[in-house]
Amino acid sequence: MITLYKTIIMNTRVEKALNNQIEKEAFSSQFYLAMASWAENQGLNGTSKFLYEHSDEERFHMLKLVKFVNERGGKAIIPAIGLPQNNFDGIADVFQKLLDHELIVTDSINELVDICLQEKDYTTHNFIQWYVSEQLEEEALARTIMDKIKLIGNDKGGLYLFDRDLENSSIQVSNPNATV
Ligand code: OFO
Repeated sequence: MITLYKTIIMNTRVEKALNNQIEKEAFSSQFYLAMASWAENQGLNGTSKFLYEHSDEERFHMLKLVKFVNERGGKAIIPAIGLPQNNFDGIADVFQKLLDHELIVTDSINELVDICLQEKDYTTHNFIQWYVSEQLEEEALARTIMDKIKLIGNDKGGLYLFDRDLENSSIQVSNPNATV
């Protein structure tokens, strides 16, 4: 008798790269949580609200990968996460570090795209396009915020308005439940 179904087995190189990305997204969530907590302690309520939401979004990115790996016949590894930086020199330091971190994540996503193409894993390649667009948005958002912070300089009134803007969500992280 001929078996008409084929068991999906994930390419091991792609699986390893996806697990590496799971770790990066988990760390992003933890890092932004540390930033949120720092901002809350500084009385920057809008900034902390924004960062708590950003942390949640990164956790969603991690979960989306975990489910994809398991559904495609791989094994998602839930990583230990290193201690993130918990103290910052000010709001400019926070958002510069956030932007720098996003650039590292973008490099990692691009590498993942490369591996998918090398291994001819077009399903994962398609799946990962959602992350490619997400990184574009997140980098643009972090740059916009940094531009605003540079304009504010040492102006305390400007900082107050900036924080209030974030609290009223005039600047938002993207909807984590959106599909590709
Ligand atoms: Fe997961 O998007 Fe930022 O890091």
